[in-house]
Amino acid sequence: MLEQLAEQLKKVKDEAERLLAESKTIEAIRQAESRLMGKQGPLGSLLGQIGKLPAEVRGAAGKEINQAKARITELFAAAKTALEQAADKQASAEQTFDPTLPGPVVPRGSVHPVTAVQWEVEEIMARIGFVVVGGPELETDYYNFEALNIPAMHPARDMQDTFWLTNGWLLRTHTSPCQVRAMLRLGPPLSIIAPGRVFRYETEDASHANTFHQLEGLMIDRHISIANLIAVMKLILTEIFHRDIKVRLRPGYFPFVEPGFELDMQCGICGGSGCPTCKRSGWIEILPCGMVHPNVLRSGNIDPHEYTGFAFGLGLTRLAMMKYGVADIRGLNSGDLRAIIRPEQRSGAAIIDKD
Ligand code: FA5
Repeated sequence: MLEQLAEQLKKVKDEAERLLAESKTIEAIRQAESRLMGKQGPLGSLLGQIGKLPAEVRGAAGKEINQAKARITELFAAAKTALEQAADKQASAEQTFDPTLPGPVVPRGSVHPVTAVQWEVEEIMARIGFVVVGGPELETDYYNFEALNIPAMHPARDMQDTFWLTNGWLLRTHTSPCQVRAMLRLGPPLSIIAPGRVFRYETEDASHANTFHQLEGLMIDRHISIANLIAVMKLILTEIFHRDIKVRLRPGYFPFVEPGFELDMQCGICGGSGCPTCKRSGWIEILPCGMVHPNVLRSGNIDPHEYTGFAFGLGLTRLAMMKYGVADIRGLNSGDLRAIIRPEQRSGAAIIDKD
């Protein structure tokens, strides 16, 4: 009886191998498996008969049948795995994604031209020992005017149209209030720069904004002279433009310096031939300066008999215009990317000219 069973199980195994050889898909393998193992199938019916066998052979026969079942189940499982692996391999071979290609270009923001030129000036001045200080944009009449030798009724107040607050404070009209604040805080000798935003109630045009940036410079020590002032201004302009630029120095009146000067540079937009940016004059006012007035030193608790100093008020926004070829200041205060992306980051250098 057991020999007969062995014969039957061998036939079942041959049948399983034949079916597997024919089955080309996972679904076909599943169907072949259930045909073989199902109740009506050759192995299924043998399994169903185990309970009806005579007791003396039931154990041995049951063992043979179950071992055959385990072997066949393994064969089918291995065939399924092999097909799945082949399908995965083919899918990855067909994939179009190439991980070695560069990723998509993400547009990057950049530093605003005024910030870029401010950082450059800060770096130049740091090299010669100047430190950066700040000051409030909301100022008092005292620091913006009084302490700078511009008393209440002084006509020089009209030089800077002021945004007044209802409490008597104001939006600072220049960075010069940082001078006396620095003197009081640091004491002499001192070398500071104070970059920042300033505000003026005035009509806008290609070179005038109502909100713009200046960078104050102040150096106080024993024996400071105009020669020191000129050397520092020269250094800033040469380092910023990396080329010879034409400048002119003329007398200028500011109540907080004596003597005072205006330093103009040849207009970088038209090269001096005249354009709306320079109001057809060929020159741009960029760097007013002078020797600190004794009254201002006194406001800062510094003895003018012992110390002298120079100060300048660099027009930072105009400097950025000249450096980066922005013809209209309004572009720099706008979101117009053609104006606020610096030339080295533009694809085709564009000069923004609203006139
Ligand atoms: C002043 O503001 C003085 N505080 C500068 C100073 C400091 C003189 C220390 C002496 C010693 P002024 O008003 O000229 O001066 O302005 C200084 C610079 O700011 C100008 O040369 C110009 O480059 C820039 N500027 C002035 N008004 C505007 C404006 N409306 N828009 C853009 N830039 C301006």
